[in-house]
Amino acid sequence: MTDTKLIAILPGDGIGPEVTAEARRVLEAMALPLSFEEAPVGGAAYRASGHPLPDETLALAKRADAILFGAVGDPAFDGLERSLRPEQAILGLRKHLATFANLRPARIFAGLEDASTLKPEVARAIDLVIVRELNGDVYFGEKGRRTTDAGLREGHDLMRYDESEVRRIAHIGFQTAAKRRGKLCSVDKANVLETSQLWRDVVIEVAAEYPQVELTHMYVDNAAMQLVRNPGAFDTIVTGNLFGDILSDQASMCVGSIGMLPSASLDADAKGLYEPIHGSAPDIAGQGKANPCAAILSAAMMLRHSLAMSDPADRIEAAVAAALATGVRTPDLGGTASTRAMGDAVLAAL
Ligand code: GGG
Repeated sequence: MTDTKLIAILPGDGIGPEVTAEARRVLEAMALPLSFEEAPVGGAAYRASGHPLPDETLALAKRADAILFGAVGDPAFDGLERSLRPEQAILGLRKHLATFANLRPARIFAGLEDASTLKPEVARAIDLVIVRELNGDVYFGEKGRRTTDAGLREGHDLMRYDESEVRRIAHIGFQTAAKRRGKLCSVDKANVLETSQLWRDVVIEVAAEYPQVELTHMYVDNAAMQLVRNPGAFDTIVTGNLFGDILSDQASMCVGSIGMLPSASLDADAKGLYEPIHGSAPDIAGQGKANPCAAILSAAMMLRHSLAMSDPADRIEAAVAAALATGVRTPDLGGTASTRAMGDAVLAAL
């Protein structure tokens, strides 16, 4: 008997519910041994229960075999104490679940060259993965406010990594590159930051275990430039939490839209949280304008990485490609199709 895998669906805020609904429809249409439970997270959870990551939501996330996450963020809570803001839900989940390895693949689907910010021949060459460290860096270092001796308000966020944190993500970077074209580019700012010098030292140590992978190093400012100058030169990028967040948003415009980039956040046992890299986009929430492709592609990553269902994952990715090949486009890609129409096109192509 096949055991049924439990998927926790955490739609969140803004366009999160719209895009996760399409991803769920695609999963349900495949008649896989999956069951689904939904729970509120982010601003939606704060409104309902006074906390962005309620105990029941965290318990479901821990109990589930995998998590499909939408997006969090709501300008209504901008002034709220930081620990209660919607974004704390995703940071809390990543920390509680120890999902330290964030895989963010960026490739251009045929026909989307015209939506890219790059020349078509440059855009066509993009096929890369950003391996972003997710549990450390300036996101999780000590934070604070104080008043200086001169009476000025000061804020600080400590950027820190220890060598074990760098080593484990470096292994993921090398393993990812080894399964692809065998090229790993480690991105840091070692000419200025001590954390980055440690990062570079440790990545070089780990490289000894992967002689088949060609390792290069790049400063983050140069990497940002090369991503728009010659993105086809990148295969796998391994980098810290902040740099990875910024570079992957940049990469998304090279492949047409931030609505196209999925992600997997994995723990040491490949249990994972899967989410589009985009945020809650409150400006278009509830209007049926959001592109659900990143959420649908995140569902495919979930099947592949956490549930050992590679064939269905391939089918979903092929269906997204086939749907786009018919010319259906949401507004972010220059079209007029609704979120639901894009989901329908993927379902029709399955
Ligand atoms: N689906 C991505 C999302 O909800 N992003 C909102 C956010 O605050 N993310 C923080 C981060 O990715 O570092």
